[in-house]
Amino acid sequence: MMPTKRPLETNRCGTHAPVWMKGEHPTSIQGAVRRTACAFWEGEECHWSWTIHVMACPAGYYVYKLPKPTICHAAYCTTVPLDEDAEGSGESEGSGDMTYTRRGDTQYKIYTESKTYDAAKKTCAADGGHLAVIKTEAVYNFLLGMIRDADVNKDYWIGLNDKAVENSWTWADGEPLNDGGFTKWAPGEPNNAEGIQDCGQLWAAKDFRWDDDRCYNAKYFICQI
Ligand SMILES: [Ca+2]
Ligand SMILES: [Ca+2]
Repeated sequence: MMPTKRPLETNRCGTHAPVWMKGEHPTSIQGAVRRTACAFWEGEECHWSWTIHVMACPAGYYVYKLPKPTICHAAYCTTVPLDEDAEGSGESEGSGDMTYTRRGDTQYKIYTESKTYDAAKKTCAADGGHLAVIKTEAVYNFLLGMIRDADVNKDYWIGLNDKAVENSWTWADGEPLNDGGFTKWAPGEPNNAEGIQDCGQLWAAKDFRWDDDRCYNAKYFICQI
């Protein structure tokens, strides 16, 4: 976030004349609002000034429209490093004991409470997302890392099922499981055992390789937003 008070001194924020925002941050209802950007220099907290725009977004984020400062030796300040800001905002989302963890543009959360596939799906939807889709080895390995921090003795529902058409697997984002794409089925899976296995899990007993299981079983699960 941009600070709404001038820095204590000049020569801060990696520049000579640090730029701060005069006025409070808006609420999301206010939409995009105009504010004054002030460059602090020579004892004047607003030695140079110009107009910027700021808007509040859900989950504690702000979007700024910032023109390039009109003078040299001026740069915009933030109150915390950007990475910390993003993580801090992520922590306010969701309701379980774990939090969402960011990877690129996507955030993942492990729910350490057992639910049926459909109940898990609803919990993810309530967070504004869906059960996790795993289309690359990199995402798979990232989620395995999260599982190691959570509980390696549990199975986890993921967003993969063949409920609509037997053996036609679909990801929770609506895309079909690509025949030539990434898969991580355990040996002999999916086997649709007893003709009633339609939901995808990361199977603890098989090093979290994929398996189809009965959707009414209650398992831990992974959401993404
Ligand atoms: Ca099946
Ligand atoms: Ca199976």
